[in-house]
Amino acid sequence: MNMIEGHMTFEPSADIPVWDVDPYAEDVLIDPAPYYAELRARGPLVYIPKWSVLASGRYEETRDIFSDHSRFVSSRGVGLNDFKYGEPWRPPSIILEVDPPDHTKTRKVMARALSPKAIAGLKEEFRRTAEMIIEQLIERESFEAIADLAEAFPVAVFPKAVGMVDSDRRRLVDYGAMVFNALGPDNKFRRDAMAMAPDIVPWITGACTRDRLTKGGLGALIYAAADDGEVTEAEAAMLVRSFLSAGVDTTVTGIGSALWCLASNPGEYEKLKADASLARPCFEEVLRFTSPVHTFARTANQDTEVAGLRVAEGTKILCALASANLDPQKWGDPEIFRVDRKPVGHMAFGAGIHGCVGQNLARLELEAVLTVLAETVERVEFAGEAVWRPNNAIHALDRMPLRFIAR
Ligand code: OVV
Repeated sequence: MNMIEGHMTFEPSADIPVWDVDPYAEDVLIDPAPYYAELRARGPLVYIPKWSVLASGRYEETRDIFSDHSRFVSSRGVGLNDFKYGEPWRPPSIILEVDPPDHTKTRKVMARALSPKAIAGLKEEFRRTAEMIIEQLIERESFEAIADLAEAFPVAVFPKAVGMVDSDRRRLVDYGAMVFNALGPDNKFRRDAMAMAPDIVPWITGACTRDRLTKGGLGALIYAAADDGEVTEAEAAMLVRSFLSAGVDTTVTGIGSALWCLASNPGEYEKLKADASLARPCFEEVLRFTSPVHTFARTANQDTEVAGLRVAEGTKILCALASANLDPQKWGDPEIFRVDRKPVGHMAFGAGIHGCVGQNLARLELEAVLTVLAETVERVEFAGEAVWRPNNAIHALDRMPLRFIAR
């Protein structure tokens, strides 16, 4: 058996187009739109020999693959490594990297802790924090929007919401970068991220235990499920780890990309200012337009077909969520950012049983930031060049100097 990046190589069916591209090349990760356009144009599935994977970039097929958890499983990993063969770099997530019935149990516990009811009480605190941070930024001639707002806000509110006793901004942000880079091949981005593991992993693990969490937080709700016998104590710690894996880098990226969209589209910012109730639809459009998580993989668990094309057992399929979100067949004019588009069915939170369980919390965070912005900032202007930060699964800004003109 020939392996590549921890999964089996395979010969694609003859009717699947072969494309000699590296989706994980630095230039593609920095500016992926041309790659997505060609991926969609070449067919519903393409074979990429460089990593011996299939890739899906059209809306319909990407959605179909993502919605079918029994043929396209998560338990073999949602990156290039097939957990059936190799040791994952960390103990697999017991919500992301599992299938039913194991998934059903942990999903229920997480969904309860992140339900609209469980998180409703956070709204005021999110709003106050957004006011405090944005008020200070307005005073400055310019600022570094990724560090000073996109990171500062989630790191101020999220660990506190979870109930973390010890919070460490750099480790929280870098852990997210590790988790998402780990989904790609053993390239520079993955290796650089993994070099941080000896420092970060023990810290993360230590931060997830019951005694490191306060009574009123989301983490305590997970441990309450352990008290009720729904999950074990060790499983509870793993689910708290999932909060920290999935809840920081994603929302940091969402805020950074929202600011980038609004600075790039002043007319759309005018609409948001005129009607702050557009904060939520605006965030959905930011998600569609920028797709913080650009790619998750699935593994075919049986010989099957997609769009009439043969897919063999063990095949890794890269699902380019960001490409589905830019498919003109679905969206008509996907290249236009419109705060009032209301892009129902976008794939930025995934789809199906693994659809983002924290999406309501993400929305609450972005609603706070975008509402306070609309109410207090007259104009959002670039004060320098925005620079993207290549990551094997996240499309995020690295730096973005901005200026807020007071309203
Ligand atoms: C959705 C997501 C992303 C990254 C990590 C996890 C989940 C996790 O459960 O660890």
